[in-house]
Amino acid sequence: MAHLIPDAIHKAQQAVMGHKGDKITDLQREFKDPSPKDRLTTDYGVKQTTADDWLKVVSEDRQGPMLLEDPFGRERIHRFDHERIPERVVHARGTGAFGKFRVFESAEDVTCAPVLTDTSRETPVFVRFSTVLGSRGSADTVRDVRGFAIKFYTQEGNWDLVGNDIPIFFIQDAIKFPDLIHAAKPEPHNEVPQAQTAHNNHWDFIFNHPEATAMSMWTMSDRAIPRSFRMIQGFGVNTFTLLNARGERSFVKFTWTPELGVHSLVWDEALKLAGQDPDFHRKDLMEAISNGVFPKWKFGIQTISEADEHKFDFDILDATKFWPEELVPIRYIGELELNRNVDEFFTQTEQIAFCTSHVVPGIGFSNDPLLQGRNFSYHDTQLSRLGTNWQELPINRPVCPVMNFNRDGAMRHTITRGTVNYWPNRFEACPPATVEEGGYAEFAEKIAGIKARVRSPKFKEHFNQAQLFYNSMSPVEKSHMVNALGFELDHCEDPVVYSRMVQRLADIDLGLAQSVCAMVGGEAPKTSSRPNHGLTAKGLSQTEYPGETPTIKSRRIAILIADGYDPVAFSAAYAAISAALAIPLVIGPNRNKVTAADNTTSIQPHHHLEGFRSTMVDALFIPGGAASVQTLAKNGRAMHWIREAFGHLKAIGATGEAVQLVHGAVALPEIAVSVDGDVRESFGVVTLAQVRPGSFGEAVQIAKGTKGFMEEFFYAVAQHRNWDRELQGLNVQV
Ligand code: HDE
Repeated sequence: MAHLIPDAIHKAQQAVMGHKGDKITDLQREFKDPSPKDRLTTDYGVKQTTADDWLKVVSEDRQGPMLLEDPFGRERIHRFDHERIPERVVHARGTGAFGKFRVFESAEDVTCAPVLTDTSRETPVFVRFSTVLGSRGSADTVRDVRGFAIKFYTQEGNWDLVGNDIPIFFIQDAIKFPDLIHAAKPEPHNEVPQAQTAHNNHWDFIFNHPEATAMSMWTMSDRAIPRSFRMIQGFGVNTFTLLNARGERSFVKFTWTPELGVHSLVWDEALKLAGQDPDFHRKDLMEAISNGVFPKWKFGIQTISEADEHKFDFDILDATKFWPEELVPIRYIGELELNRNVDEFFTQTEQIAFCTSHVVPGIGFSNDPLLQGRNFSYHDTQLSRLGTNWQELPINRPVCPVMNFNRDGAMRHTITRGTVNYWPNRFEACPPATVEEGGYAEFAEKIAGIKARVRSPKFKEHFNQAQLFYNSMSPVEKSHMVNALGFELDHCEDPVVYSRMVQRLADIDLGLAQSVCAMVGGEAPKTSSRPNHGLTAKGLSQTEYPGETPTIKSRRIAILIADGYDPVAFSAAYAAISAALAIPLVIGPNRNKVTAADNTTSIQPHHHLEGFRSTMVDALFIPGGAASVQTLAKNGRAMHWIREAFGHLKAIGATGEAVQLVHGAVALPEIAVSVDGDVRESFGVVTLAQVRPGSFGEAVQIAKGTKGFMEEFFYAVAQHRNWDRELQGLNVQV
């Protein structure tokens, strides 16, 4: 399961995890920890003498019929038969964790919500990450949008910010949502394909909805195949409002930016992982939290005053548009940290239920037509998923008092005493609050208009931001988009679908359309109906989010060894990787002990070459040792590990005899490989032919150009991937 950072560090980190927010204390009321002292009982509390045999009629030599009268047997089967609840209609596949949120700068100029103004306050949160299209059992690494939903358990009530890792959406009006999801989910006649948009119906829908063009650019970018939930941005997407103590309202968009940077898998890796480790992202999050390497995000707001609402050439209430940072800068005011794994998946991650309509005083809605539809949909869906009293479930209930005259319904838990259940009542029990007491006050918005099924004129432009996004990508990112579109449209067998989409791409960029057309067929567009405006914007390319400081924290580094490995290089690397809070994973030909060249040291590998794959790690280190290297050289899977890691642009480190092994396996210029005691780095491959005392380095500081081998190697790992390898076309041996 989770790979833990070795002992001492791990224990120290466990101490940090002792932190308990109010919500955890609240949940502990419900915790049960089965122990040897407990005895097995029925749900109605009677102790059972066996859990293995149904009550039967038996005679000395014969097995007789089972008796339906057995309440114990019936209870087990009844409970089992009803274990499943309906999965979420979208975002069914997800994983969650607890954490805390704090603002380091008060936003009191724009809001009176204490969760955004009180810098001394720590608000407990639960975050659920998800994919959108796949069912509960689908794979984590599919190409899809990622959900990033946060429940803030504030002192003023729950605030649910239900966002995605992409700042815009496919459609403008909520009424289109069922069509969008029907078209993107598996097709109705055969329920194929699972968890992907590579099929006729999805692209047919996209073509028929020019408003979906911009979002499709994002989903065809690397953003849709993240390396980790810990390395995605989060966006509230919809336009909300903030209300300050003076009664002034502003429009707001919410953003999360990860401390570790925004990073993706490469497509070939994502495809393979879907089969090799379908729970890759789920395990990655749990592993980091168990190791005490808590994921963190900066929280930012973009605000527009009411007076400026109409100063933009797009409508700020249109969810298919983001607000470019050049026009509306992001103000980072807070930090989110996830620091506790769930205790039980079903009762917490599965039963958590979000509602965009749940906001606290100081935060409100706008007339964004997508948001207003969402405000209806989420409560409605929780009713069918969890039932009327879903807000009483431990994970959903607020940490502040709840008192009202909503009563009864299936599975009601709260027992409210007293003789009245209405307001006003003769005892004046439970009156509404005043605003001064913290009551929620709606902004007194002036509304005038006619009733009509229309969208405002500014909602009609759909291509400017699609171009802006494409233009802002780096050359590598652009080529990934071409390949992604090439893959998706290749899975559309209907020529109407792929040829129309290729024509649509010409509305974004003629070169893009022609490159995709060269892959998928159809008539190559010769002209563009709308020339590319050539503009770019800040904050769209992932390369702009490398992470706050170079770090290898929580990165998995495989160490490939066989009998006869160099114990000095091995131990030094293992210790340095652990000290940097990364995870060393020893991979051997099998899981039996591997003995070092000195014949005295040995180690049991964590995994073997066939059980684990290079796709599951971030980087590779291979120590020397003649016998070890010879064994690896003869092992086809070991060679595949090296070539695949190289093809997936991962950092590779090699010392001693392993330098030639790596050099033989991958295409590197001759000159770039170490042949002496000097460290060489070439396209993210770091080599040291002769290990001498001191040449290994301490790896305390992760920076380029330092002398030690580990420093250089760690810097290469911290870069996430070596894009130059791809630009030079060296990465073909996948
Ligand atoms: Fe959702 N969405 N959505 N959505 N959504 C749901 O609620 C819906 C939209 C998002 O981890 C459902 O509890 C409508 C945008 C996330 O539990 C449902 C519309 C964004 C999650 C629903 C949208 C999202 C959901 C299904 C268009 C990004 C998972 C289960 C008007 C800001 C939450 C559930 C979790 C879940 C409806 C559009 C994000 C059916 C009608 C835009 C992260 O209520």
